[in-house]
Amino acid sequence: MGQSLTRKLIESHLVAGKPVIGEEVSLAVDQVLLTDTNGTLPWLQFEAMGFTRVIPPRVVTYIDHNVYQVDSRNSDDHRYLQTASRKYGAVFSKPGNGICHQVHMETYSIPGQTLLGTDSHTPLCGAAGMLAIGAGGLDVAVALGGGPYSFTMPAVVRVWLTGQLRPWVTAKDVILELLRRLSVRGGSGKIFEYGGPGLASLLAAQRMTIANMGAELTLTTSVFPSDDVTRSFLTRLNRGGDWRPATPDEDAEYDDQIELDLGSMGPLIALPGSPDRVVPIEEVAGTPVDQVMVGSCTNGSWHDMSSVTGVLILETMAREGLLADLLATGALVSESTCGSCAGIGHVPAAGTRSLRAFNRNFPGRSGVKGDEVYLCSSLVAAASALTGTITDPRTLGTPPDVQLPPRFAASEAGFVAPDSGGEVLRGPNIKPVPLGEPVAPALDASVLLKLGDKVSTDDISPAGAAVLVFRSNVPAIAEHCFKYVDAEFVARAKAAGRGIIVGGEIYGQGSSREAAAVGPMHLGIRAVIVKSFARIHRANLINWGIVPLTFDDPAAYDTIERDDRLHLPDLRAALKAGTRVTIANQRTGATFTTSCLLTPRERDILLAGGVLAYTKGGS
Ligand code: MIC
Ligand code: SF4
Repeated sequence: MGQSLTRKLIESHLVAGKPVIGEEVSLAVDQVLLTDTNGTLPWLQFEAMGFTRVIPPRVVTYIDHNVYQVDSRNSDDHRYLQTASRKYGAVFSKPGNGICHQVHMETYSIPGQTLLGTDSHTPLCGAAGMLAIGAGGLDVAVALGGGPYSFTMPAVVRVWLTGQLRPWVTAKDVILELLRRLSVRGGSGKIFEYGGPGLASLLAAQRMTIANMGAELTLTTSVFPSDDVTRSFLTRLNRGGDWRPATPDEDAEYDDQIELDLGSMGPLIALPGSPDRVVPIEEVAGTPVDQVMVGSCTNGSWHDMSSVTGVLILETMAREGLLADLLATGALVSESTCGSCAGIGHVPAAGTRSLRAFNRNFPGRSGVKGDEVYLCSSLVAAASALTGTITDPRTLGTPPDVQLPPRFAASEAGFVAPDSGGEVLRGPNIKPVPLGEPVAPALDASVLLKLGDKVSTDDISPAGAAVLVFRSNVPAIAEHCFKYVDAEFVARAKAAGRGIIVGGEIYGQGSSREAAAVGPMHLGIRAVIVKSFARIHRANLINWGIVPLTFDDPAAYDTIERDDRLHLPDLRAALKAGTRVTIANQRTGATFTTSCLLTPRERDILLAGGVLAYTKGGS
């Protein structure tokens, strides 16, 4: 039986486990990327675990999300990240050098290798035939020290592309179409591997958009083969020597298949609130918008920017110098960072609509409660910027002809190479990492929050400049937990001392931020009971000693109210034995059961109170 590319990547890196759906596999990690927001904790954890040198051959720390230095706190974090990277063997990418995913793809991607990143959009490098996975900080800290990355073997789904994109239709529309069909839950427990005759027409930049935003489908990752398109991409960057083929066998078998005719699609747009509220552009054309933004790790490529410039200044496209042209249209060009995508800067005015060629529009993420953020392609964004209303770009006539330059300028000026010297500088914003508590024999606690479906990590621990500045200060960031969802939650949790959260489907979707686990842990949350979890968040809960339980019968969810007192008499013993966890609701007198399916590795970590407590010898 022939193998998929995904299976080849997994088997060639397998350290432990069997690649059978649902079983745990542990893979060797070739490359690691860390960011400024999610990188301080893993480096602190790496130190706390006693490591002194990174083991994976390529480790890069990027300062890309949180670069505003309005006071010294971000600068403190950056200085710590720079000095720790230098000392322990990681490359450091300076603020302004670009967003981690794109810079990593351009500079370090190597087909056939594995990449683990602290950011949920790490799968972007799957566009170059890598197995690139986003993970929580503790999993990344373990990988920095040479440990494998363990996860549950997903189903491998082939996405079979036929046809070619029509004028004005883009790779963003491909991933929006998949979100429209499958919803933000549709990729849970799956890897999408792209193939088919339509593939050859997709440039590397377009594959990057699709692989990147697969995160919004909750996929474990997305994989594209490494082919002539990949070779031409690397060659333009003077990295032709790093190219190697990575393809599935001709008779490869897959667990499932999805078909997509690229030629049948039109421009799409996601309505405010969730990336899967996707409709054809015609349905909302004419809606006034107050802000239009292009960029981010999803649509920040040269190809995107060139298309945008082409739309804004069709008649002067002949001129050289895209940036000058863009500025001449009145566009505001920000520094190349995540910025507004994570609510840092360019926050829309209250009650206004923002149209963004980005990837996430969870409520409040733009930095203001009640925001209305639409997601679309760069072309739809540019067309709408010309009119002030959502505009179907097909009404503009002939699309710009985007020609890639034969060579992209490559510079190493934005990177600092590691050496083994120097002092690690810890400014006052760097606080010690907390330790989780071992799971108690029994838990008796109140439901401090009852939430619905699709709770994102932006709901649990919001983005935005005011909050992100505390990513290396757990007590401070915990104060912001659920602040847009229930402003009283923190006070209630503090008063209760111990608590439980109840939620619906796909709890914890979105970012890989550990803050969404360690913040609630700090506030006394000891268990989360939901209908289903998003992969990275569930791992983060286990890594911090919070018990992730799922309802055996989802109907039990309806019987619970906020402030109900729940009693879990045999919690620890049930987790240890791998049996169901019975819960009694004091208010109703009813009992219901929940499950916590753990691998032996996860069970040991959870019972000890998380990875740090486990490595320090807890039980
Ligand atoms: C995001 O897009 O939500 C972020 C901000 O990049 C996060 C990382 C973080 O929360 O620091 C992610 O995607 O993991
Ligand atoms: Fe940065 Fe936005 Fe990409 Fe997250 S989704 S890495 S915040 S650009």
